[in-house]
Amino acid sequence: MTATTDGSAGAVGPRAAAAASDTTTDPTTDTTTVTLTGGLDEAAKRAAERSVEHLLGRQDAEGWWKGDLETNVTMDAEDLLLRQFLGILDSDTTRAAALFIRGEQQEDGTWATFYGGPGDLSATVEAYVALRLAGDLPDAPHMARAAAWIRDQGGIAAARVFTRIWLALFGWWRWDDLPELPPELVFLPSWFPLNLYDFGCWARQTIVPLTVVSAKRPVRPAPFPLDELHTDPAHPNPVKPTARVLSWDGFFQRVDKGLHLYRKVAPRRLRKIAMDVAARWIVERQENDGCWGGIQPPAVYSVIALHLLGYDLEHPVMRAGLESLDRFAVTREDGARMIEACQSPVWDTCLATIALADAGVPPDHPALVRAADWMLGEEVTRKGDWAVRRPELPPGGWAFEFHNDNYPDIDDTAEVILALRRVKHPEPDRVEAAVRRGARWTAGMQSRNGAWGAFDADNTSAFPNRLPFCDFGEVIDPPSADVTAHVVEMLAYEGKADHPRTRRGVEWLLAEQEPSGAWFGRWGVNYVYGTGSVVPALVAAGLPRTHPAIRRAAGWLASVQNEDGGWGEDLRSYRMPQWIGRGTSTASQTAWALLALLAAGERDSDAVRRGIAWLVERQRADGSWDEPYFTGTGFPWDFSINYHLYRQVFPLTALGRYLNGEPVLHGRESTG
Ligand code: R04
Repeated sequence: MTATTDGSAGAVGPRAAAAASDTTTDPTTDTTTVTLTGGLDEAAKRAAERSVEHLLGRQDAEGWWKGDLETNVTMDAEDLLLRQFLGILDSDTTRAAALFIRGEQQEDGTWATFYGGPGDLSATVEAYVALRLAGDLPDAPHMARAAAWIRDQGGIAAARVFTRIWLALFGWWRWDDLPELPPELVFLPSWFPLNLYDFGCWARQTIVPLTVVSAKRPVRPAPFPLDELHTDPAHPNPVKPTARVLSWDGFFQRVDKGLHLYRKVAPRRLRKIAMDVAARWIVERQENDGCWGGIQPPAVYSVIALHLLGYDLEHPVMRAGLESLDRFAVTREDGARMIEACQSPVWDTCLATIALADAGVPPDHPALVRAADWMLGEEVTRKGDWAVRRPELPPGGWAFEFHNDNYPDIDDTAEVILALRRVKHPEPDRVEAAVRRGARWTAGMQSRNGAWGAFDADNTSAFPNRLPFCDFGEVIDPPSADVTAHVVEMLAYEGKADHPRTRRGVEWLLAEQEPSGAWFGRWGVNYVYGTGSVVPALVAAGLPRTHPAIRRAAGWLASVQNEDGGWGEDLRSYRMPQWIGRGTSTASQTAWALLALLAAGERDSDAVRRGIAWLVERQRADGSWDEPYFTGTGFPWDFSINYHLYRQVFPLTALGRYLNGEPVLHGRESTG
């Protein structure tokens, strides 16, 4: 069931963590434990060595690492629908995508958006339509099961707006029964509520092309009917009650009604100018590789919008755009084609560099120098959309992907700097200059509240979330504890622990701690990720290990450790409190918990030894770990990510710090 393109499949084997059960006795009095500790350290050392070999073997000749970025079948379904819409769907692509989609279907006929998760209505509708495109018939058992479940959940009418837009493109849903997204939005100045720059950059890049699509309301001939996906095909869109006038929902519902009326009277010249502005906005943001933002959804919608505005498929912008979409496809050994939402080379490379350095790989090792070289070449040296909120700030930093110069992000910039500082590069001045620019940019991107978001400063407006259009995922980019922690850690290692900006970040983090002692994880699952990010940062910033915040965090982690010695936290923790800190143990989450406990000075604790034993026990002969569970977060609950390299890099960092202690910095004089 698990789809992995790197050949790993299935759940972690049920091997017992034998060593773990022996380590529960008091280490100060029990000699068998002391013997075992020696044994454990030896085993940890061998595990780290095997892991180093594995990681080194996976580096690209250019210096980068990249694991598959696995999300869910809406990516694959939308890729087929886009090709159908443009008239370029070929049978090989369809067959290979259908093979992947079929393999992801669950026993109950549904598709989930993360491993082991519940069926998701929108994903199931989109997967069903994609398989119909591939020729699967409604009365085939797997299709009938899916359709029955969809109807039971309220049918197409209950699916998210994005799904219904895809269906409207083929007349399977009425455009009039979708929220309006007027292209005149592009005229709003950056101080006006709901202007483009109030949206998170990913939502902004999606919305601009969709304003064009929603103004044009294109309908292509449907290749088959979809009546079986409605609860009542005669009345596909049951009238929903309108919310109270004096509620925000009621207010925006009425605004939407008004916009539907406005559509009929909108001055045609104004609309035309708005769409021209939108087209220019989109074309200006196309990256060198033809993509938009390095992420698949904006690229897909941008191609559709430009096509509707008269760009034919041979236009250079369109050709480059379509070629970039092809590059999101990974083909597995069995011929199945999986679409990545995004590619993670910069993120994977900085994390792998840190892991190898933590494991004791020498700072001048050719693999680390190659990695540093490649990262230096990836620096973003021009301004992007972030400059709307920070016009005076000089550029410098890193994006997550191969090509995304418009949207460098704060998380990648912090981690790349931490990684570069671990390498002895032959051109130290070049490193120094890039790091200085990146650190200055990062510091300048601090939000007013003292913390850091991922892509923008002060992206905290409450309005975007209220729009009926925005019923999926996050649409703003407010500061988070995990990103803020990475920045604080970086600034501390840059010798700026006492800088007022760092201090404000630390204060914000301390105020953000939950009563449980944990921190929320915005970009990783979940409190284990948040806590695993924040504790090392606070310690790096000079908080004593005896500080109550550190003690409470360590106590929380120990309290949620699994019987088997590992840690796991289910994605359902984003919705259901009973899952907070709970779930099947995974390699990356076990490593995050260990990073926090090690930073908190718990190296010789029972909890740490059992966690290390878990990692050692679960490692495969080739030095890798398996991880079917998704531990990355795109949008809490709505969009989850299985970063296939997380299971390799974080365990190695944990083993390395267990064996060698906290990071030692090279490449500059001292911590100053
Ligand atoms: C892990 C931290 C690094 N950084 C976050 C980067 C995450 C990269 O992965 C994705 C980012 C995405 N954004 N938006 C989407 C998305 C997908 C990713 C996205 C998804 C669905 C739709 C629109 C956008 F895989 Br619809 C930012 C902090």
